[in-house]
Amino acid sequence: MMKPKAALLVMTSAIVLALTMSPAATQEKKKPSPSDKTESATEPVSPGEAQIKGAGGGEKGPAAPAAPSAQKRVTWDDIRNDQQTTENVVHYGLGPRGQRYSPLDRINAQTVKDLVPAWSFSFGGEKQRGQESQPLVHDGTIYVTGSYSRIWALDAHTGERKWQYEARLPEGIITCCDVINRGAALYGDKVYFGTLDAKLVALNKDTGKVVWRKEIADYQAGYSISSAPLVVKDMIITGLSGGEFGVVGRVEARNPETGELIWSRPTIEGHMGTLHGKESTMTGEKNKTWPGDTWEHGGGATWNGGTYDPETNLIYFGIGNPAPWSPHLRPGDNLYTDSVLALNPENGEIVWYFQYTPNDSWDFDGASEFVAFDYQDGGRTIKAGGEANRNGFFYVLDRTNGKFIRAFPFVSKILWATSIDERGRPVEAGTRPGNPVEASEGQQEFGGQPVASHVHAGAIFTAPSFLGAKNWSPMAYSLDTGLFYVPSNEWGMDMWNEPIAYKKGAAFLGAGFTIKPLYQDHIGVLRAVDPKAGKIVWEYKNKAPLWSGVLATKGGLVLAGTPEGFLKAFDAKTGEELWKFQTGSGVVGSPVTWEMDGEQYIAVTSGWGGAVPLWGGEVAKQVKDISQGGSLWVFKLHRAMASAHQ
Ligand SMILES: [Ca+2]
Ligand SMILES: [Ca+2]
Repeated sequence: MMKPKAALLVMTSAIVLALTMSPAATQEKKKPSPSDKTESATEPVSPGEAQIKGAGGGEKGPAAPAAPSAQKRVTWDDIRNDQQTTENVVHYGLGPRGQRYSPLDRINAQTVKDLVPAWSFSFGGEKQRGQESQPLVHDGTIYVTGSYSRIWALDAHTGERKWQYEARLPEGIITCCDVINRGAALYGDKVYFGTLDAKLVALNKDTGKVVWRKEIADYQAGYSISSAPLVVKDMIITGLSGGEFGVVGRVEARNPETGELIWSRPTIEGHMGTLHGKESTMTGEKNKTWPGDTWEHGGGATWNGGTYDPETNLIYFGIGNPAPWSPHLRPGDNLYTDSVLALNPENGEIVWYFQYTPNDSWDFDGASEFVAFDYQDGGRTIKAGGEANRNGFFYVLDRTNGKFIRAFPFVSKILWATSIDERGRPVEAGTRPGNPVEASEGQQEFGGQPVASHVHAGAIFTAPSFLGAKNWSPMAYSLDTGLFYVPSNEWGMDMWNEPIAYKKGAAFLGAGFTIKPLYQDHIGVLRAVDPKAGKIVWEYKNKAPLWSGVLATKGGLVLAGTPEGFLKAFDAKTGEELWKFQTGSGVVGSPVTWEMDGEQYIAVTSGWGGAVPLWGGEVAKQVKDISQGGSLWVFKLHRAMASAHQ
């Protein structure tokens, strides 16, 4: 009897993956423990079963504003104007454009030395792991998501819990990069977030009760949701994670009241979109850039969410890597992987696209946020968008039509390409891993080597590593300095290809790898990037990889977290470190700021985890002793100091 070759090949791949990851990482890839309370095979029977009321029981805290505002709705105007309205943070990115800039300046280069904690809230439980969330603040309440698909509503004045909701996750959820969640969305009287079993949940924002809950995709195929939903007009827009498992990415728009699907746009050529329950148009042209049936499991996950620019009325979604990682199994450009798609919010049609890394060989997802910004050039206003790509180049595009303007390196070593040409395509430097030749069934040696080692044939060393010059961590753009503040990392990798076949719910890579640091003293570098001059203005080096989001303020500050546990404030013009605070665990969340009762506040989550400990190879070993945690920290100026500064 012949053993199916596919199974053997998948097994080989899994072994290579396990051997390449740290022992801790191997352990983390196991199914969640059955002793974990929230891992229930069944869904809650009644909505709201998993909702836990806090001591406040959903009542307003004593310090809440006098107005009867518990039912205050979040409108599209609130979201569109989020950047200007400093009393709240109602959207991921501090507004749908995702600039992460606040016009608040009470906390500034002079006063930041007096920044002290106001309160801290522990996420509690046995579940800790990566806390990559960005809090939202509305009407005296903070909404913050945590690991394992949890969300809390907290009194913004006191940190007291108003309500808590934990999704009942099934056993066997499949995630590539930790059990993280990056944030929620507020709209109307609801708060929305995606779960690790690929559901979208709508809760009443004042009570935490479930209003609706929709299965977006099949978690057993490797789908999950980790990004914050995007609100555009009267729609909730979501993406999906799972590119390492051969899923096909989609961007979807839903009715906020019912969860009903309005439109769906698959990201891989050959797949059909939908509009109001009917087929709309095919994405691209079947088999144009994907031969044979390779498009069926082509990846292109939309795992990092999207941005929206009210000026162009376009949704911008970064698209993840092609699947499998081995490019020898999918010749062609593989549209629209590693691209940015500009979508029409009315029907989900692709208005334009730009591909960063055609026929990707290195897992260079194009999923980083595409951030709208304007600059002056010869008396003309250029409506641009900036993207700090995983492949090491910073791209500036015309955001109205996708036209390439410029690209330049934002890390010190890029080994896979020498430059980006005038059309925006990379000039490759010859660091593609070679094409492995399959050994046949029962073969003991291949090319004079034992079969177990033949998978390393054609191994290369290149940089950046597949975790990227920049990964998910969102950058900030300052309207004052005109600079982007990019959380970047300097690392390379050994990489080789190997045979692989698709199997539902299994890693679909066809590659082995080991990440290595490029420098002894640092991996992380926070960089101020001038998108017009194509230059680095300043840089701050950090020993561990940077994995937090960044915030820029009119106070001339840039805030970012470090895995070593600090939230740090830097001078936006010079990069000088002005302030730091030790939060007790690694900071991999995205800081926000707002104003309340005449005082400026800053909040950030703390809790080490994410992709680095799981996939970081030699770098994972360096950061293995960082303490886990799970908390929200809120800061303000010391009161005596605050009044002295007025
Ligand atoms: Ca606001
Ligand atoms: Ca990827």
